[in-house]
Amino acid sequence: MFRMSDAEIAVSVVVPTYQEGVNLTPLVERIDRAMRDAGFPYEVIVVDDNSQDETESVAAQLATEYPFRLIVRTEERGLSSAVLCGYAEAKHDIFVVMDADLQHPPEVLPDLVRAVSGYDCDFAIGTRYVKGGKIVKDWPFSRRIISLGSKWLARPLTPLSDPLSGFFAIQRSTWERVKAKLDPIGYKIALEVYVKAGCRRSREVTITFGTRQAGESKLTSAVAWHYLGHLWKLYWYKLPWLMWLFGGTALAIITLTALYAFRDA
Ligand SMILES: Nc1nc2c(ncn2[C@@H]2O[C@H](COP(=O)(O)OP(=O)(O)OP(=O)(O)O)[C@@H](O)[C@H]2O)c(=O)[nH]1
Ligand SMILES: [Mg+2]
Repeated sequence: MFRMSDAEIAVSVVVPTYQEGVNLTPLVERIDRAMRDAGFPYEVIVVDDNSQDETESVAAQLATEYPFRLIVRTEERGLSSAVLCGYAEAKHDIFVVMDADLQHPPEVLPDLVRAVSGYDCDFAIGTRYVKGGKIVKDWPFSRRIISLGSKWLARPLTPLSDPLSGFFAIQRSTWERVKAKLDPIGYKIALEVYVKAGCRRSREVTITFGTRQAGESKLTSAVAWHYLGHLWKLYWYKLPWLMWLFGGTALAIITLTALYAFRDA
């Protein structure tokens, strides 16, 4: 079975950011350590939506010390489209996406990369919901419930145990195959790629989902609405028959109820 040898592996790490300047240095230092220990050439591409913080000055410094690039977007916004912009700029053959706030441990990168480096795997994801996976104790209870509920809503689309994780890896060939079909809304770019690329041979790499190190969460109630809209589109994409079945059944129930209610009118 084809598998890249460690010597052939080279990785583009794409990080979408908004107001994460304070996290960039520790993030890049930890990525660099992990990649150098594994012996993988890499680049970090930060795609930032014109943050009004120290992002640009920190990035200028990082670019002198590490294989690091900052792309600043001024015309477009959003996590998922930022990831697609990073993919389009990537030089290497394995693409990893991760958050900037260090909730995704960079030390897991080599495992994620090795997992996706053979023909037996087309999608590798860092997951909190498997044996050994953890979420730090201070993640709010309400967020855990929302995360679990959201995960179950995606169940018919994927068997992944943590499809909403934003820490995942694909090969360039997967992106080339699917890029014309990608049309994500909201945050869940991993789910979009997985479903649209028709990935079947996935691997899950256990992570401890950490605490945001600094800065503020960008999560708002709009993200939840976007997620529901995204699911709606993905259900129509992957399971149109189910949507017709539900729609037809609902229509039949409404029609029968109306006929019954007005039978003597
Ligand atoms: N380019 C870009 N990046 C974004 C945008 N919104 C969020 N991000 C980045 O996407 C990553 C995830 O955002 P977070 O705010 O950490 O969301 P989260 O991890 O789901 O929520 P928390 O658990 O509260 O941290 C971070 O690196 C953010 O800076 C955006 O509109 N544009
Ligand atoms: Mg976060």
